Amino acid sequence: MGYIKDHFKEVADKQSAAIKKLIAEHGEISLGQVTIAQAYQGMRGIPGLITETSLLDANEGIRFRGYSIPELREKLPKASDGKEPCPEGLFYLMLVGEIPTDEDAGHISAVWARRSHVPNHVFQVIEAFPVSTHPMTQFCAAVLALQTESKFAKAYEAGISKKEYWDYVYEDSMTLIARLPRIAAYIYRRKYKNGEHIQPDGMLDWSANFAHMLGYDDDSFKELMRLYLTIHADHEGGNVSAHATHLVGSALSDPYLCFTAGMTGLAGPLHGLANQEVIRWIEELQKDLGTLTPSKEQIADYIRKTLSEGKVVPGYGHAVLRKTDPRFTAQMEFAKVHCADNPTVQTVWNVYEVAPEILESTGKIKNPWPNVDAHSGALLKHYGLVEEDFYTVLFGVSRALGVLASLCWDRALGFPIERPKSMTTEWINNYIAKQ
Ligand code: FAM
Repeated sequence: MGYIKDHFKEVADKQSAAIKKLIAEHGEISLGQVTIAQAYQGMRGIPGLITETSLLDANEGIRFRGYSIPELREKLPKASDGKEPCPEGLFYLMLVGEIPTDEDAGHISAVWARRSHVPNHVFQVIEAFPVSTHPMTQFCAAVLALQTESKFAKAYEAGISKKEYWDYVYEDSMTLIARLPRIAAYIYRRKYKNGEHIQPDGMLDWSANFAHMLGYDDDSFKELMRLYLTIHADHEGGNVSAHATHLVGSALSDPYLCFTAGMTGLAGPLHGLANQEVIRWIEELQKDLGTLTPSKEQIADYIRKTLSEGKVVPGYGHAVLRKTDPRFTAQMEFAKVHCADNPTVQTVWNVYEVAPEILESTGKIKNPWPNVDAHSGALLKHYGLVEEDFYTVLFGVSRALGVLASLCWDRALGFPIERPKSMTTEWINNYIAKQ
């Protein structure tokens, strides 16, 4: 493990010193005003968090340590048999801030493979749920059960210096990430494949081994997993799963507790559950119209019907983005190479052609363009992973990379407990009266 951890510490110490100086010299500079509307409306646009791993531009989309998704697809290390980036490399990039060598990414892959053994009681916790339980509920409970393994919690109880927090958080984060694919695959095989589990293959990279344990050994599915687990990893710090992980971490809860909080947030339909909702909406559309490839006119009518029923068109809109999500585009490019003839994929593309104009014409939807969830389900269905209830778990396995790399930074930078000020409406009214 040694050299990557040491390198992280070196980079973090430098950054920590730079931040101390920055606060001392420029700490009084205002980042902007907070309006009453923002306080009531989800704190949208309030700059109030520091997240080093990625930054979201409303028009360009996400950049991880300055690199866009097309750049990552080109520059990150690939598996020996693949063309897509390996998430191991992205984790290194988010953690250390530099594009890794093949050796660095391989090292992370080897550490995760070595630490992937899941203790038996975690499987017992999963088995205690009725099989019908939503996979995200089983996933959250399993992560929580894994908390018995937390080195941070044990060290804190024994009494450690603040300066050592990052070390244990780093160790816990690496172990947790290592174990997630096995847990997720176990839930999948239990729920949908009669509990016929597949043992890990330690020779494969993190994504390929996950694909293998899920039961999909097709090479291009492994490529899809590498891409999928890379592009879902991080979306700066204010989204529900990242913010929840960071917030809970600020109380010095260990990485298992923090990540569980992030995942219960990801399980909401306006966040990670949207990928499940999108494919259901598309399949209902296909069923209602009696064809897998409805015409653009038929799709347009169906979108208007969804809106008139007071429902959202899932996969469209975003709290920050104002253009097509580059994560959608990356999946579209993958589909063009691997499954352009798939009728559901074609329907996703036809929805993309007609939905933005209709959503825009409502005059209230701020972003009429597709987000990451608009495409992923059609790709997974193409490869036979048809159980859409499971899709958010895949998102969660990927999201661990970003939120846990960020948690390592939170502790390495010594961030304090988070405690923004709240107000009552009475307080707001009094404040207005005094203006
Ligand atoms: N379909 C219908 N109405 C929509 C809409 C959509 N796709 N997106 C936004 N609106 C509505 C929204 O409900 C709100 O209506 P009311 O004023 O009647 O409450 C209005 O347009 C203004 O909303 P906004 O400011 O444009 O969006 P928000 O920042 O409040 O919300 C989303 C952002 C993502 C929650 C919202 O666009 C949405 O519900 N989209 C569909 C669900 C989805 O795809 N979520 C996934 C987001 C994703 F990237 C992720 O987290 N994985």
